[in-house]
Amino acid sequence: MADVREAKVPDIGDFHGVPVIEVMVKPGDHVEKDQGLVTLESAKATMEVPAPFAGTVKEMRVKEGDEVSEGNVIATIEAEGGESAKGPAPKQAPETPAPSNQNPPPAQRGEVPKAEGGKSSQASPPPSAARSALSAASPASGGGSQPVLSPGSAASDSTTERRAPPVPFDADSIMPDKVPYASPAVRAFARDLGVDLSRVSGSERGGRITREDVQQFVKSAMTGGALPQQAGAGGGGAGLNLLPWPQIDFSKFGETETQPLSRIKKLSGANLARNWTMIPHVTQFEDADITDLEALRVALNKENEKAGIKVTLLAFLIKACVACLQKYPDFNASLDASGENLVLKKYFHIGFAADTPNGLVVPVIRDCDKKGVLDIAQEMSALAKKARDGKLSPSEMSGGCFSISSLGGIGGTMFTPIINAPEVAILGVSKSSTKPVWNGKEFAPRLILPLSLSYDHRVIDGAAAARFAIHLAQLLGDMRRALL
Ligand code: CAO
Repeated sequence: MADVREAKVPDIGDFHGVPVIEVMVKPGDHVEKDQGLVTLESAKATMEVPAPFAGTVKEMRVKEGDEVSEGNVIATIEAEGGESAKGPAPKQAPETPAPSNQNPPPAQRGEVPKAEGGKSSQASPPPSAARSALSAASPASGGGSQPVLSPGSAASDSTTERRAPPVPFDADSIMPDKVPYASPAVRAFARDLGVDLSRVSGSERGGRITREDVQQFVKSAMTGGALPQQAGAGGGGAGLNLLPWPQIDFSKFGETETQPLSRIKKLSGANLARNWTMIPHVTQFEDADITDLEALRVALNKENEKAGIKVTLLAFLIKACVACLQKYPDFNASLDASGENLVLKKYFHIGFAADTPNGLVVPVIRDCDKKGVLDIAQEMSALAKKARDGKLSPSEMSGGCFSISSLGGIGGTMFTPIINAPEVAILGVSKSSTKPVWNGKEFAPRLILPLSLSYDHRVIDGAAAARFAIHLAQLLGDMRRALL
């Protein structure tokens, strides 16, 4: 008998009612496992919903323009025989999975996503467009077929591989804030005209930019009218009046090869450029004497060798930073959208920059004030692995209060990290080295760690930044102080 199963929207973080902007397959198409079925576009980024197994598409349950949420059925697929179609015993789910506005996902409540889902049983109806499209096309869900992509699946259990989208990413999670919200056709239209979409205000619901908005923008620019401004913590960012980017045919000077930037690089690049341009950065440097801390770390690693736990310096840095954020709460804050108020956070979620083959991502460890160094080390190692494998869920990259970028494992003496807006500070960590330090009587060899604290000077004064950096260095010099 034909084994027809449903392909559903996996865990896409905090998003609900996300428009389908592209349907990539049709009934009768053969799909490979992880092949994109549809593209969704949130206000921040696009993401593909992958086929959870190989097979033949029987029915598409959504069309372009529909809005979907986690758990909604995208398509039914007749599974090919073999391992990928089988998998472990799946959980029972409602036939028309629905999002819930009353029951926001864990990330929205500031919780760590749970390994096993089950939200669908409490779900409320989906947004109207999605609902009508889905229910109208919803026969008895594939003859007893079972969900393969179950909701709430930001999991670390054995089914993670099966459920995670191939490269889940989101600009909000990498560097939170907006990237322009427009369809691929409008993006192409804007590209043809050389229009930077981040400067165009969208007139449709949710700020979606239409072709007419782009035309209006061009008209306004051509007639010398004021460029549309977006409201925001730092103003719109428009009107910088910069020189145009140099257009150079490099092949005139020698051989060249053009390589497209990865999606993550494009997204993080847009955010980095905005953050660097709009935030008045200052970087405070400080040295920490970590001679004793390193001895403790080495001893701990020996003790925990059998348990397979490796304590890295970064785990201690996170703990020390939390103590500093508690002492200096302005660093654990964000400017609100008006740019006139500071939102102080009472939670301590710390992001760490992770270098991956596809580019920079910033996984977030939640509630670091409530976790010990060993727990943080283990969680960090699991998140760093997921990051390298391209399997982080959006919720695992959102909600950060403060970020740490460590290049200590690579080298270099100092650098000036770019603040991860809307955070107000970031710590850069370079490679420690043994240096002669004067102890009042003689030069003694000490292990010195260079710290670079970049801060938003609109929010933080230079004196406060120097105090923060000095306190951090003192804590790293003697972690017992973190208990005080
Ligand atoms: N000084 C000296 N040695 C250091 C160090 C430091 N500050 N930090 C780490 N090391 C050592 C570690 O102890 C480890 O050595 P052993 O294997 O002998 O114990 C080695 O360097 C490798 O460490 P690591 O980099 O694997 O581990 P980590 O916990 O320090 O970092 C992670 C984990 C995910 C942050 C890291 O792998 C990474 O991706 N770093 C790059 C971050 C980045 O790109 N930042 C720039 C962002 S802005 O573009």
